[in-house]
Amino acid sequence: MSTIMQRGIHYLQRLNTANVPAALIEKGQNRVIDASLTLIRERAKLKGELVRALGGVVASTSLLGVPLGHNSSFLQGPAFAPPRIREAIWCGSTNSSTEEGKELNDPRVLTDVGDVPVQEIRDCGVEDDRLMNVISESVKLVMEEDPLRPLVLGGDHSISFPVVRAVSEKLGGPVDILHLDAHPDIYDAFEGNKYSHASSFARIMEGGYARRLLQVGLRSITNEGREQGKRFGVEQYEMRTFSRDRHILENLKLGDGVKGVYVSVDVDCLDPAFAPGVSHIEPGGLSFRDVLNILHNLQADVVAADVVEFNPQRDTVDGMTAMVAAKLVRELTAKISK
Ligand SMILES: [Mn+2]
Repeated sequence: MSTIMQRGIHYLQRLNTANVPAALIEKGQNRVIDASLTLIRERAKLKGELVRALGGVVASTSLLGVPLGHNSSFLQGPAFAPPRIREAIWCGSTNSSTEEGKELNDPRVLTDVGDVPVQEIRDCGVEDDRLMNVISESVKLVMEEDPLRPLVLGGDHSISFPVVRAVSEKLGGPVDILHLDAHPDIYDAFEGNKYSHASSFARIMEGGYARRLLQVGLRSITNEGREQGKRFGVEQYEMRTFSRDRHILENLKLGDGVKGVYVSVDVDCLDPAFAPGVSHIEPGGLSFRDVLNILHNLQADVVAADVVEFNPQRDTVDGMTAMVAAKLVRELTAKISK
């Protein structure tokens, strides 16, 4: 693997600020952040106005891309995923109907507010504490525009922390989370990074943003992962017992007594035979139909969701995993919109 892929987006420059007043740099960074949030706010407002003018829906999915890959411990390709997923959603090889008959062409079902300009903001020297706040703010801007509900396109899994934080803060209480993944992503910190993609669910549980956390598809879990799971009361369903647990997982009812349900899908929950375009190839996973059965049968008011960890740099030349990620997005859209 090339060092560029390991070290990340190679065109980002470190700002050399040795002889420049910090206040000057910070002012400029704040202007860039304001401009970024303004574009998302205005796009969300326009899409919200459109959906409300058409009328007749209580929940409408809106895509928000978060092209962030630098909190990956291995490869950074997920930063390039959102445009590839969008391209595959509208690919001419399929139609605009979801399996259960929702029409994605209908803006009452699906709109798009674009990407958080993560790389542009990082290029201005903004560090992760502030970047994570920008992601949370962006999610809240979508949620401002009732009936829009955010479906976030990652990005590596570190983005689930600022997204869930925003959803919980905006709704005024914890949510239940259904988390499909080969990994529990619950290390206290990974390689010293508290924002690591392997630590997002530790941050979520510490913050009190989730009442129940169900992790499904696990098959790469260490002792620390199991201990952290116990510490936070996580319901961990491992692949080695999937045939026994299948009936429970295909008949889930979540969210009673909380503000709603959040669904986080790491594409590597799938067996690599179905989704080779991920950073962490982990055999022994779910089939695509297993995942759809779990999602289709889930009884829940899904308030927001994410699809993360698709790595286009690892995909087949014909973009098979892009289609897989896109279908996850399409079917989650059908779940959210009503
Ligand atoms: Mn994973």
